[in-house]
Amino acid sequence: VGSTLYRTWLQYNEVGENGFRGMYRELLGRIVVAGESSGAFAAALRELELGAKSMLGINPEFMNAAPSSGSYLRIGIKTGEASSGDRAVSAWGKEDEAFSLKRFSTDDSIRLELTGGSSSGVLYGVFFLLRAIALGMNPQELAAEETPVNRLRMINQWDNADGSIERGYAGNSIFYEGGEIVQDTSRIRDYARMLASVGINAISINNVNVHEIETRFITEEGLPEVARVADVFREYGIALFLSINFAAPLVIGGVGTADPLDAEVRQWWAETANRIYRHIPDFGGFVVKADSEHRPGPFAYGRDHADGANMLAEALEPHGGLVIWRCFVYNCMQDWRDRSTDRARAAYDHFKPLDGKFRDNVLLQIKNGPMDFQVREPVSPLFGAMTRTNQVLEFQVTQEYTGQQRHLCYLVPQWKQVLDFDTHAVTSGGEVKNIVEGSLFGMKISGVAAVSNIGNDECWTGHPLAQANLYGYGRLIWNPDLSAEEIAEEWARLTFGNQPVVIDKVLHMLMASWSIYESYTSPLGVGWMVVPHYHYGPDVDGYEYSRWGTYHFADRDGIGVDRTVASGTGYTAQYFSPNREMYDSLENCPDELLLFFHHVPYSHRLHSGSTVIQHIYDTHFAGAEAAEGLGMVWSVLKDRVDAERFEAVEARLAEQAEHAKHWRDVINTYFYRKSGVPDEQGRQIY
Ligand code: GCW
Repeated sequence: VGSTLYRTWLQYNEVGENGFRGMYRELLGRIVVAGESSGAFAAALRELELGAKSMLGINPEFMNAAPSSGSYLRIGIKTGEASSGDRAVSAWGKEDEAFSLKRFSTDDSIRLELTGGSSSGVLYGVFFLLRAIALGMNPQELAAEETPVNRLRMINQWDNADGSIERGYAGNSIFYEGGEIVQDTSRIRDYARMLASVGINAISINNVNVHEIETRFITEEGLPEVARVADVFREYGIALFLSINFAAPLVIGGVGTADPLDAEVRQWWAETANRIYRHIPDFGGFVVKADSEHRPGPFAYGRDHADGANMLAEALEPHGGLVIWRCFVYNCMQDWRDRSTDRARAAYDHFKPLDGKFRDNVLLQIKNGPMDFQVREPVSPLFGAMTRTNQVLEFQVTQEYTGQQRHLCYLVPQWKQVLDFDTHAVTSGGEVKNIVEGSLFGMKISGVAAVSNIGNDECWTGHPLAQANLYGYGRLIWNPDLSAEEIAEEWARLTFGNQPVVIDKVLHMLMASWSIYESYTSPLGVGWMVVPHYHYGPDVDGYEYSRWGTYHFADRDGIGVDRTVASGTGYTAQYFSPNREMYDSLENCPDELLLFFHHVPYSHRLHSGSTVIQHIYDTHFAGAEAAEGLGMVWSVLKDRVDAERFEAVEARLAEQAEHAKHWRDVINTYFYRKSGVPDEQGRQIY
């Protein structure tokens, strides 16, 4: 249902004969359901019915016992037991979410057996099967044995009760309107279905900046409303979390303090937890932004983050709930004249000393980089540094600093680099993906979370091609060993069909896009040259004399932040060897992060052979040209993609091409005027 824009990757287009239509019609014509289905199992059967009807034009016959002959699909849960509700949130067992697909073919029939570890496993298996059909896989070759790599696979909404979305670029919230949760939850259900189709199993539904109204979500009045949303997500095997206000006992509880060591405060949170679980028995837990960007936290009472997190964890523990405590803690009131404070150091400096002090149901949520979701950053040195604390890696699917869904920027390659980064915390196998997967350091629970990029736009994500980021996020954290190309190709086929030209062009555009965006906005890892607050468009000095700790230090001689041990902030020492030495050394530091770690003269020669200033000019000229090229590639697809989607993408690409020129000219002119060094090729600079 809905337009092609709305249906995202769940198009379920009619499958033709070369897509094995006949065989699939036979196979899905009869579906044997072993056991009684409820919860996510029921959602799985509805999905199969929809997929079969839409792709194959059949209404499957559901039956309890296997027919004696012919083809059929059998679906059941591993134990052979009927599903008794969904995964216990406290367990977060990967085996429950696993599924297998086994084929038993005879001469004249195919039998498929889909077995889930639980109803969630069944649901993931069904989405796998429907994807295989849409991708045109031969049913005679179908087989799968999949277990998600990460336990917690989460989405964070930054939606506010007034219907706005912090850093949202695709319209308003699908969850709230005018201070209330929407009455009609059908779009939320469609979203739950999309998320489940890529393996997401947890969601927090309100902004980590918790305002007045959302603070009250955990009251007797608020909870029935929240419970309505939890009901929707439960159907799709997704646990619901809330972001909470650390000062809630003070603000709404009448307690007079929010001191985590105060007995009354602890009592209040314990009662609050009891109340929540009366309304939502499988409630996931809390997400907490504390002592960060003016949000309240334990520091006000002279307590530390372990005191704060453990207090909440104790309240949730009897119910199996989790506390996801964010590490985005830094001084946002820094004096730009102060050269000793380095924001990049903050998360490590705050949290590393607390390793081992957190309760078992606390997870620390760490942004992928030490700053804030820039186009290019090194990996946060906290990964690997804490061996006795549960961890969640945080990505940003919403494109705050990466073009705000007006520019094309496929982020899976960036996330892959993060997951594949070797921290060298152990002799071998210290990649970030192994750390957040949990077993390397024996974490009780761990995983990945990301800020969503959706809103109530017809296409969900503002830019239709930005749907690839949401799809890719889910697929990648289900299995971090998938490549960015594989994921992009899957998405392109599911979204636009299997025409080779279309796949080829879309794949090319996606794979080139991050590097194109980087080339005209963010040379050599410098970052932050954006319009303050909005973070869209160039403003080279916008953050240079501000309190946010985000500087590039460009002067007439050079540019970059000295974070070395000998002469800089010493940030490089937060990494394990040999990363520490690599970043610390001017010779060995990779070009793309040079200005993140070093302050160098414009004449400094890169590994690439060009000077820093010439690199800035070259990449900006090339980047703007490449951005224009994206529109040219897309134009080939006119009449091969439906008009609605074609035009929506075309318009975005035209805006990107124009805006990339603006970026090029502002950045090049700024650095030409600062340095006085002309472009070797004598191109136009203003
Ligand atoms: O990236 C910054 C954003 C803020 C955001 C904050 C955070 C929700 O600019 O809008 O607040 O990060 O992650 O808490």
